[in-house]
Amino acid sequence: MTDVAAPPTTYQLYIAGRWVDAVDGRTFDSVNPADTRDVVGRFQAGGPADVAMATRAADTASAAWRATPAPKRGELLYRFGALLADNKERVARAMTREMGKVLAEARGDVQEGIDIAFLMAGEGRRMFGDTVPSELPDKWAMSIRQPIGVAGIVTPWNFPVAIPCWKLMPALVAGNTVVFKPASDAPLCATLVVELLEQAGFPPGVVNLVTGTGADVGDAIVDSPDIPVISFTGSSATGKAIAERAGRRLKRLSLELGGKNAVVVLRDADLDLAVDGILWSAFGTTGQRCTACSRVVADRAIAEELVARLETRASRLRLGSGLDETVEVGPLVNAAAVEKVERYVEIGRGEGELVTGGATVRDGDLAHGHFFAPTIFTGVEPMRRIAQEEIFGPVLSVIPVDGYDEAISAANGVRYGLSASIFSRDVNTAFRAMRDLDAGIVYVNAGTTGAETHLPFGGWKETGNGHREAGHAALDTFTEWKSIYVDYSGKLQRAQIDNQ
Ligand code: UN1
Repeated sequence: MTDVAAPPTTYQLYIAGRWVDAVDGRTFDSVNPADTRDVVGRFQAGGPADVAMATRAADTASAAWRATPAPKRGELLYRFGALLADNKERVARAMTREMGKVLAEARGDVQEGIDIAFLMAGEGRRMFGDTVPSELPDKWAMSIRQPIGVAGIVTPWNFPVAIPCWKLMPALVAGNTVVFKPASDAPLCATLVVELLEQAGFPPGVVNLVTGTGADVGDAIVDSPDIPVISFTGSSATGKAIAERAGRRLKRLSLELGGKNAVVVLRDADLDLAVDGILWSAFGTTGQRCTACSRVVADRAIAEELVARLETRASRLRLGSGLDETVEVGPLVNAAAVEKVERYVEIGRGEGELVTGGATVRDGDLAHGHFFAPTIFTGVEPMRRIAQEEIFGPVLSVIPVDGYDEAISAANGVRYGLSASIFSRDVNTAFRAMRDLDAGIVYVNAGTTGAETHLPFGGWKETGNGHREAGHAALDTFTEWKSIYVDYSGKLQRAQIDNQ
């Protein structure tokens, strides 16, 4: 165990290329959710004055950064990606200690950051616009992307390296400067990312880090007249509040919010494969992914057998500190998360049959952590609260249905639409489901998690507001389009009139 008596390291804000304390000198601690006696670090509780300084720094750096050729900006992203790769193990271990996900998944999280850094570095030499024929002779028509200005980046704790990188990399390669506010449950991961950005050689003011609460730092970013674009990942409630405030200023806003992702298992499915996919996507990251599977929509013909197999496997999953490589399920992130899961399990007891789990785990070494047993309810009707509301924990509802049509309508019958999956051996059924599932990401014969960085990531309905992260779609959030016409005919040519 870590020496509990040692004072925690104090970390600072990063503004205009300097590490500084928050103006009013307040701090907060980040603690290990697997053992809350272990303080991971002490961080600055920033506020509006710090955001104002960071915004000024970003604004000042903007002119030179947008004038830097995009391939040169891309080279810095490459350098950052390489540094992150060199530091993968160190950053992954810090992540597990800070927010609890097991080490293998923490390494995957860092890898996702490396992947998007390299992908977006390449955008420095692409960043395609269109060059198209004009309807008039001797006239040139094309479109280019240009940076928007200062981007406000507000990120969650559950992918504390990957998600910041999903936002930072496209923002930066496109020529924006950044004010970055990470979640208060994962400020160390954010600090490590920013340290590596500094080492990579991003000029002072291009990236600024302000830690602190949503009320103190997040709101100041959202309300700042000098931050015209915001990218946020988090809860739907916070996303809606941000949308209202940002809407008043007509800001560009990309939201990636909740999910209630379903795995559909039809009667012709490979059940062993389905069980593997469901367990991984329901209980991996302790269910704390936007993409986590929280509903299994199972054909009644195989539902009982499926639930029996899930129960056997789920009840054997090994809980503990993610730093122990034999552990399969880490803790929930904090006490509030445990309370929320407990509340939903209580609701679930009146809505379905508890198959396994359903309680916190405090045995032995786990006594000081936020552990909750992988939990399965079955016999849940599709409109019940545990089948409708995002729990963000290791709680799975099995919803029995009769046949394909009922399965699709249950899968689609929620207000979210991030990811969805179907297990079937019939290629025709699989193609129908690819068409019929209302979700931004669809998997066939795999669980609901595991999106790769070179395809668009995001959801339909209340999962977002129509924007996408990752893939080249990510550039849409952080660029303005400019359409350019060059008339080299030497005379007045009127579009829509002179060519009729
Ligand atoms: C998230 O939970 O917000 O597809 C991101 C996945 C990961 C990203 C999840 N690549 O599960």
